[in-house]
Amino acid sequence: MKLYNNLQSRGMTLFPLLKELGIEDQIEQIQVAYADMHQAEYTSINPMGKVPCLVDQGVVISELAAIFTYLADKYIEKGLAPALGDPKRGAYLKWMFFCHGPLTEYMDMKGLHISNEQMEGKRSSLTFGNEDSVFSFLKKGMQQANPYLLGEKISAADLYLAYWLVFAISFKILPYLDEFRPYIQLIAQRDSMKDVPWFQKIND
Ligand SMILES: N[C@@H](CCC(=O)N[C@@H](CS)C(=O)NCC(=O)O)C(=O)O
Repeated sequence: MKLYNNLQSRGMTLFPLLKELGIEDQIEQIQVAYADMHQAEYTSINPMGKVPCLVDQGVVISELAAIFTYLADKYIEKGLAPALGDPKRGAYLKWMFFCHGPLTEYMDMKGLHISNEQMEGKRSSLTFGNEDSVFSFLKKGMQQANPYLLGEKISAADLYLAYWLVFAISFKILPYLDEFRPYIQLIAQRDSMKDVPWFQKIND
């Protein structure tokens, strides 16, 4: 497998997953400079001109959540994804899609300094609704986490959500709410997260 990435990109969200799966050595990493992402050499692989992008046996898998889901399923024996037909898989996919869709879109809006009033005017068509709905969803998920989103076993959805939240908190895109702390502190203890700088940054 080849992973096209950039060390300053959201592709880094995948690194704890690769570690948890124990497959770092099985992936050839190809760094793509931002200046080269829209050049034909790379857009012939991912026409979006974006990283990360995984290629497995000639099949191109772009979009972060798709790569997470694909790898956790490919190495399902590692226990990071519920099996097909397990109802927990529904909750697992819910969190994967929430991270990739509504949460990311909300973070993008905040990064652009779009006001809550502007968002409120478009509430019914924005994928995340409004700020309250994003935080209600997150808080409820964390209250119900026991200790992980799906119960006693960590899943790839935890790795994605925790990394994405901590990244956003460290850049002050999201507040570090008290309700997030026990969950984030739990994930921060994983060996796979030890090299992620954002966990340290939010405690500074
Ligand atoms: N929807 C994509 C977004 C990927 C994305 O926006 N990647 C950024 C880096 S964080 C990128 O490659 N930007 C280069 C560009 O757009 O020129 C995903 O989630 O994988």
